[in-house]
Amino acid sequence: MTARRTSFIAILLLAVITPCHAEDGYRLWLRFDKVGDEHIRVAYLRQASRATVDGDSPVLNTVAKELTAGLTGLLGQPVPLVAEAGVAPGLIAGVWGASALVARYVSQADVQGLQPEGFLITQKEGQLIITALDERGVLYGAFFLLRHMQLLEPVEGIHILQNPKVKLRVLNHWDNLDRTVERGYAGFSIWNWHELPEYLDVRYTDYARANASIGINGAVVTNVNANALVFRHDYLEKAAALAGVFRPYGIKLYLTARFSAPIELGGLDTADPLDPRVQQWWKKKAEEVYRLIPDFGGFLVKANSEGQPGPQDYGRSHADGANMLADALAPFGGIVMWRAFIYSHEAPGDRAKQAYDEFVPLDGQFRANVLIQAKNGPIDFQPREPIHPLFGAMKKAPLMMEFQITKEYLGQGTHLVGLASLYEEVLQADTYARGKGSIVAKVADGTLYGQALTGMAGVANIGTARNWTGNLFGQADWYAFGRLAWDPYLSADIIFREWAEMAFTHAPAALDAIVWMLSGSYETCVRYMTPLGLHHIMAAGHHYGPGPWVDNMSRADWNSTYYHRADEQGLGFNRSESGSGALLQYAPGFRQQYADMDKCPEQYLLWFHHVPWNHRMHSGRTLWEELCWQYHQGASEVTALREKWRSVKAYIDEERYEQVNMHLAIQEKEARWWRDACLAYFKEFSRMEIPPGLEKPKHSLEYYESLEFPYAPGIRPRW
Ligand code: GCW
Repeated sequence: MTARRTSFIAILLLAVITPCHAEDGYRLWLRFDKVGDEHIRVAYLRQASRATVDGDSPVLNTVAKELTAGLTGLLGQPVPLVAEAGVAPGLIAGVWGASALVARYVSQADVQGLQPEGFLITQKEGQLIITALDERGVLYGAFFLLRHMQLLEPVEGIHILQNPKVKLRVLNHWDNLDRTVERGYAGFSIWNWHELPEYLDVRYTDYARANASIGINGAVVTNVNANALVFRHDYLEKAAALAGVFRPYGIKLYLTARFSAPIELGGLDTADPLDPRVQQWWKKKAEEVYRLIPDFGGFLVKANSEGQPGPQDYGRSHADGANMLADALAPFGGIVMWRAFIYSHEAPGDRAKQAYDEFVPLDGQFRANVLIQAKNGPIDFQPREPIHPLFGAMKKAPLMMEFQITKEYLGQGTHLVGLASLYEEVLQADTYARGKGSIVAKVADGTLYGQALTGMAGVANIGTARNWTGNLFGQADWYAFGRLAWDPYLSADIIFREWAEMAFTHAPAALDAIVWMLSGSYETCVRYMTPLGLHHIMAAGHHYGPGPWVDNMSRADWNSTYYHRADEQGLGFNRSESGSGALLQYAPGFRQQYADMDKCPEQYLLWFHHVPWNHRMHSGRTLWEELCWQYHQGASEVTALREKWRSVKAYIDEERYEQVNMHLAIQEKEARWWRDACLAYFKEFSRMEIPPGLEKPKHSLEYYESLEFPYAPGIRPRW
């Protein structure tokens, strides 16, 4: 063992042994406290009281560091890193094919099913082996084993082989260079560009390890509403410093490319993708980037959307734009993630249709290193949307899922909403593109059309908040995104349980209560915000709180009234054949289920239909009564959430208990606000009373309309 490594371990042990102060959430799901069950701890000790990591590289050194620290914590005694392996039972980690030590125990046949970044954990001749075809795989195997032990699973006889089902598992940070975060509710950006490249905040490392622990292998560190400045040489040096911190954790750095950068930075008079000078500028820029960051991932681009520049400014297509950037990156192995979140600046038809209309005709024209990144639904990260019609419709270009982890439209920083349920609902939804069973997860993992390049992106929810996510339960969403990007077929409940157990407690009663809270909370939020398929009725601009009355925005499709279409007859947006026809963009098997107002699943009823107020719902209630019932039910479920949390008080440290408790109080108040404001507003159209037995809105509609929150967080600092 090198002297450096020995002193490193000594420091590490000190850190572990030093009593830690009260929990504040900083440690996320990586707490590694001593296993309380003595029986299990002793079983782990037998197998993992010493570890050998065969090989010396930045990633393998991370493996050594994480394994020894994690095991030392879990086993409650120092777990040394030893050079000599095989003499006693221990843990051995190394790359298959590069490690002679691993080859002593693991044969070619054992690693048969492994793919890049996958891992094998197995027990051979008394040794516990973690191996993989590459270093990242070993890293993921190490974190898997640590999770396995955090969940108190047996290691005796362990044999687990896993491969990631999606290749690019990427966080998208909507972080600006001035450290504000668009739609961020957890403080400011953790990237301190001003002090980079010299000052490397310890958070950068902790961020990277948290990501690596759940299999995330990429980070786009800048906002899609992009700033060309990031391509200035000094900023690239800053980015390179971040990439240097990420690298030992197997994470690639990506940047957002502002399409007009050749004008703003390069002094050209055009950014036309077919202009050779523009192409040359990007080629040179790519060379410069790769000189500084040899493993740079590539670009994420928002073009011709919400005022961002793009190829259409020059009469060129999205394919022209994406391909030009793809050509600049291709020699270095870089990729382009080109966003499909676009809608026309001219007076629009149904905004829900525009991405499909724009991109489907371009399918087949994109370079092999381009992915199209589409949000889960056709509008914009609403509490509930049907799946985006592009899923299953793009047959050639790989379609990359974009989920929002930050909760722009789901209660922002204050509401507890377990997003794994939303992600699961989307990934399990059937596109019917190739008949029944063509679920979105198969688009995500490329199996629907046999695409090799696959990806999943999540808009990050973290910031400088001490507990990373502001709302402590937001950690569960970050965790869920990583787990589902690794395996889009995982169930939400399994993810909730894993997280709750690692973040809080093994006590079954408390665990059940926390999982119960998480798994019901998504439906609860939909009920008190946008039940029955309502959408985009949040206040304008910051999107904080209800605003169904918003009708004065500069664009029709920024107004709530555009989406809910309430009138004296009824409520909802007719997107069926007799309306905007958006439903026709889906495959026939999908379409059929939603076409008929009487048969349409009610969670999407008002998304696809304009429904009369006295329409009879499945419950037997009229639409109006059902709407009132849903809003009331949602609000009362938040009260139940609060009560449930009180029931776990004895199991949770005081600081985190109180954090959650205070946020739940806000959520309860806000759920009632949503209920009352929306019902006070829609009542004006239904002209019906709140049904007997349900509370009437506390204030007048004018009161709700008059509320203003000029400093609500997360708003765009500038356009
Ligand atoms: O609708 C929106 C958000 C914007 C965001 C945009 C997008 C980054 O309100 O803040 O901009 O989606 O996804 O590009």
